Amino acid sequence: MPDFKFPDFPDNNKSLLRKYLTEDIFNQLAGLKTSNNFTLEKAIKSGVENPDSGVGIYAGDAESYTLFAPIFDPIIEDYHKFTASDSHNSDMKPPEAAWSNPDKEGKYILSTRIRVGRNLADMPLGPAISTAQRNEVENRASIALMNLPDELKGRYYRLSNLSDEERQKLVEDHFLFKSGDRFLESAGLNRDWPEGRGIFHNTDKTFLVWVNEEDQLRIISMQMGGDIFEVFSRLCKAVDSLSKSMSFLQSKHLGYITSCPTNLGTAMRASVHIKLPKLADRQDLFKKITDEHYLQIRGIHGEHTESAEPIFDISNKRRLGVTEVELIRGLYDGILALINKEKSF
Ligand code: ADP
Ligand code: DAR
Repeated sequence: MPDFKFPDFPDNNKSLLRKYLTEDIFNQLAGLKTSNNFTLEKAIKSGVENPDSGVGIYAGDAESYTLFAPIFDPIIEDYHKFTASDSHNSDMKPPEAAWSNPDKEGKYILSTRIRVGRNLADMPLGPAISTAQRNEVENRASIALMNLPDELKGRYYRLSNLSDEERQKLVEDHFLFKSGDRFLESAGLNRDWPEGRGIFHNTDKTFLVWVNEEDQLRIISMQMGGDIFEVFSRLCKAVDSLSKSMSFLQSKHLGYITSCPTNLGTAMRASVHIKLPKLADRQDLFKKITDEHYLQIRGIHGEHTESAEPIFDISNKRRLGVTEVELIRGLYDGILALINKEKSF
């Protein structure tokens, strides 16, 4: 094994890993490994190999966040504005009074999607999991997904049983994860691909679960239009149901624990695909509103994509230190502000 040396980060590496990994911290952590044999070298491999990483580090297990705290804590604090002594609260009980649709006329929002990441309490995270453990996760998930309330009932499809055409169609229709993500590849999250991976969906494809992609479960509620409240309510029902047969990895400090530190806490990303042709030409105003409401702009084909037309994926940027209900409320308010600005031109 070649010696593991302090990375020689190129100038174009702007990751939080590069910002906070000092030689002292490196020397303090380089020889350590967790009970799952996860090392600092494995944790930072993605950020070293992909200089365009925004963060650049992944955890292999819950233990990684304490054993390698000298590098994880400053990154978590910078990204989430959340200190090592803060604690996280979860709230997935939709308020009684339904919020109205921010786009009642249906002129702007094409679709709404809300997902949470979950990992099993008695398993390592994806970067450190063994082949047998990952297959056990798939087995437990496929059994749990057979016992859902009527609206959520559906079928699990192993990725290895899907033809390339079926898989590509699901990806193009925004239902399935892409394969071959280079950040995940470097982090060890694509090992044994496609073994142990798959997708569950109900008949209407309004409820889906990804198994063993970046997290062990990505629980997804989605539908056409802008009824954010209905999408959130369905997600809460699904998570509640799955929580009855699966125990998820979480802590008082970090909330739901995920392989990427950006997803800690709620592990929730709530997004709308929204047409904003006028704001597309006023990036200053567009960014001012998204910044004010802690919103992130992505392309409509997912992370690391750009939109070819003025349709954007707008979602909550925060994950940790705020509850799920607060994030949904924040998305609703931010989307309303964007629509009102779009109308004002
Ligand atoms: P994630 O949200 O799971 O972190 P991505 O941003 O890569 O990951 O999105 C995953 C998939 O979900 C992509 O195919 C993307 O097009 C789709 N998607 C995200 N938000 C929406 C939405 N509001 N409506 C329809 N599809 C969406
Ligand atoms: N490539 C990682 C991803 C950061 C957030 N996105 C996730 N977790 N899918 C980076 O450091 O940019």
